[in-house]
Amino acid sequence: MASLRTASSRALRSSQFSRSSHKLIYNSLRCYSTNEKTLKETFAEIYPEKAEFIKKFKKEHGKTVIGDVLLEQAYGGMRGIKGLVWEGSVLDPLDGIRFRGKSIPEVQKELPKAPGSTEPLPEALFWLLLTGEVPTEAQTKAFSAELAARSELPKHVAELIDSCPSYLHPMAQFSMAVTALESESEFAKAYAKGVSKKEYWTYTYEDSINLLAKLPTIASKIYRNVFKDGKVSPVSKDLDYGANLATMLGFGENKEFIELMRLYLTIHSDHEGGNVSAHTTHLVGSALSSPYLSLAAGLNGLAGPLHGRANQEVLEWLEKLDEELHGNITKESIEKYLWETLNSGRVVPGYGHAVLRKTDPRYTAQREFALKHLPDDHLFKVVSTVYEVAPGVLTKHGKTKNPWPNVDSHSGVLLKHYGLTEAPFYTVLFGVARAFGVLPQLIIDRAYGMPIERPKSFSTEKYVELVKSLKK
Ligand code: CMX
Repeated sequence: MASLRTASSRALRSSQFSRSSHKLIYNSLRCYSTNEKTLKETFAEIYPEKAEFIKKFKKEHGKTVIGDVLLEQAYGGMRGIKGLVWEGSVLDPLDGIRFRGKSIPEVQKELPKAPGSTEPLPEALFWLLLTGEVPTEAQTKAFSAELAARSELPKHVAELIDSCPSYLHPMAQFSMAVTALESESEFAKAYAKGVSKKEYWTYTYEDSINLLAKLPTIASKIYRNVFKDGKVSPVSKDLDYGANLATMLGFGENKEFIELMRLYLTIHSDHEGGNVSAHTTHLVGSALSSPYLSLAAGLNGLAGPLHGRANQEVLEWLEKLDEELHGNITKESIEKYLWETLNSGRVVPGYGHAVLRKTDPRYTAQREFALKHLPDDHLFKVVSTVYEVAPGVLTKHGKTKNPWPNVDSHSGVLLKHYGLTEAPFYTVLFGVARAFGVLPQLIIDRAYGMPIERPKSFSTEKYVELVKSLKK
C-alpha cells in the first residue's frame, strides 16, 4: 500500500491536480485489493511531464517545416500528409503496426496473459497505449475486475437496443447504443458545471473506462437479439475482458474462442491516427464532445465497406466464391473468380491498404492462429489459396498500390469456424476492439490540451488560382 500512497501523493502534488481529481482517484482506489498503482494513477504521474515537454517542443520547434502538401494529396484523401499526433501506435508501410514501439509478436510475448493462455490481454494493451508502460499481472487483473464492475447498462440503453428491429444493421444499433450512453457522461456533467480545462482528462478517463466496460454487454445484446434468443449471460468479475465477451456472446465454453477474442481485440485496437474510425473519434473529441459521442462517430465510419465493414464483405465474398465454385477450390478457379470480381467494377474485399505495402501483420497473426487451431478448416484453406493467387491478380490488374491482404481478409473465417457465422455482426466486434485504441488517445488529447481540429479547405476554383500563382 505504501508505494500506492507514494504514487498517489506524487500525482496529487502535481500542479495539474485539484480537489475533485483527488476524489476521483481515491474513489477508484477503493475498488482495488492490489498494492500497485492503478491505471489512472500511472497516467496521472506520467502525463504532466509529457505535457510540459510538448509545450516546450512546440515553442522551440513549432515553425519547423515537417512536409510539403501536393495538390494530388488534397484530392487524394490527404494520403500521407503529416498533420496528426497519435501516441499509441505508428504504422510503417513495410514493418506494419507498432503499439508504443512494439510489434504484434512482441505484444503477444510481453503483455500479461490470463492463466493458461498464450494470447495477450487486451486490457493490458489499453494500459500500454495510454501510458507507454506494460502493466504487471496484478495491475491487469485489477483493471479487468474494474471493467467488469463498470459493465452495467442503464435501463434506457438496454431498452433502446431491445426496441431495434432485427433488420437494422448491427453497426447502426451499436452506434445508437453508444450515443445513448451520453446520459452517463461525467465529462458532459463536469463541463456543464464549468470545470477547469486542467481537469478535463480525469472526466474523459472516467467516461472512457465506463464506455469500454459496457461495450461487451452492448455488443452481446445486439448479437443475441438479432441472431439468437435475446438472452445475455451476466458479466463475471472473475473473468478478463475477452473471456467475458466470449461468454456473453454465447461461446464461453470454448477456450479457443476465448483465446481468439483476446487476440482479436488486441490486434484490431489501434492503427495510428489517420484511419477513418480513429481520426473521426479524435476529430469529434476535439470539439469536446464526450467519449460516448466521439466513439459513436468513429463507429459510424468503421461501418463503411472500405473500412471495418470489409470484414463482413470478405466472409460474404468467400462464401459466394465457395458456393459458385461448388468447392472446386484450385488456384485457377480462384483466379477466374478474382477477375470476375474486378471486371464487374468491384474491389476485392480484404485486399489493399491506404498505408501498408505488404501483408498486414494482423493478417499474419490471424493466419498463425488458424494454422495452430484450425489448419484443416475448409474456408481457411480457401483463404490460404486466395492469398496465393490474389496478390498476383491485383498486381496484373494494376490499380491497387498494395496487392496484399489486410486484417479483414482473415477474421471472418476464424469467427465462423467457432460458430459465430453471422457476418453482419463482425464489424461490431471490430468496433469493440477499436475502442481500445481510440479511447486512450482521447484521454491523452484532453490531458495535453489538444485544440479543436480545423484543417484548411479550398474550392477547386481556388486551387486552380493557387496552382497558377505558384507556377508563375
Ligand atoms: N480491389 C480492387 N481495386 C482496388 C483494391 C482492391 N482490393 N484496393 C484498391 N483498389 C483500387 C482503388 O479502388 C483505386 O481505384 P481507382 O483508381 O479506380 O479509384 C486504386 O486501386 C488505387 O487505390 P489505392 O491507392 O491502392 O488504395 P486506397 O488507399 O485508395 O484505398 C482501401 C485503400 C483499403 C480502401 C482499398 O485498398 C480497398 O478498397 N480495399 C478493399 C476494401 C478493404 O479491404 N477495406 C479494408 C481496409 C482495412 C480496414 O480499414 O479495415
